[in-house]
Amino acid sequence: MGLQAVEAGLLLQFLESFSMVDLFDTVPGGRVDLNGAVIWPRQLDRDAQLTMLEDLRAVANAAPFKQYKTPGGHKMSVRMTAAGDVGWVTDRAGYRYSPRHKDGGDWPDIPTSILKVWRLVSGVERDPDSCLVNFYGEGAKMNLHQDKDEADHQWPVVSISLGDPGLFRVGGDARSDRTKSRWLMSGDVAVLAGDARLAFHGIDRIKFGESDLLPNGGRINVTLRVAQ
Ligand code: MD3
Ligand code: FE
Repeated sequence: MGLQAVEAGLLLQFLESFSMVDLFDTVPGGRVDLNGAVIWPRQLDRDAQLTMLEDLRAVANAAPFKQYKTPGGHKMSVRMTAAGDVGWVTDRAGYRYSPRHKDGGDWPDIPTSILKVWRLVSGVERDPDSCLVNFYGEGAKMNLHQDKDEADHQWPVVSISLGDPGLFRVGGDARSDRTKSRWLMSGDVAVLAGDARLAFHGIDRIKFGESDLLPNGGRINVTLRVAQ
């Protein structure tokens, strides 16, 4: 798995500490800063992405993707499953982390291929206890929201994108704060920590069918968290 840009990024952080390169969001081969959300473009090569996809198929076989209804009764366009000690579910009672999926079983373990990414980029010693998996089919999107269901917001969130590009939008900790957007591409890794951890964010749309990673198109986003 290629994570060479992490090293390039460390050099970049060093240069930034002398304010030499803070004029641009993007530096070739380096990280992108989007309102504090740190994106590492194309961190996973094709093989690493395919391995992860195989591992995610096993997760989805054990705990099938579900299209949840919000407490307000709206069906979400994104389909979701999870791995780890707890996964995210919704029902009439609301949103919550649950130790069991909707078919009653424990969630499968977080695949090693995915844990590896957390260990390389999260900057923390503790492993995540939750791995949420979102599938975006044609027309799916995720409205601007904050991730606040975790017990301690000091822990980072690490996100991995696979398949079709998704237009990511991130603002500040107030819904009305100015937002920045960027296409998240297959193999991109994002780290949400510090001030960005409680930033409003969402996916406006995807470019369905642009990537050939998923045989039938679509986008998968994996987020790793310390939820409890
Ligand atoms: C910024 N997922 O699962 S990933 C989510 O692509 C979620 O499926 C989106 O928002 C997706 O909650 C966006 C990037 C991301 C993930 C978590 C964040 C950005 C974040 C948490 C705080 C701030
Ligand atoms: Fe989120």
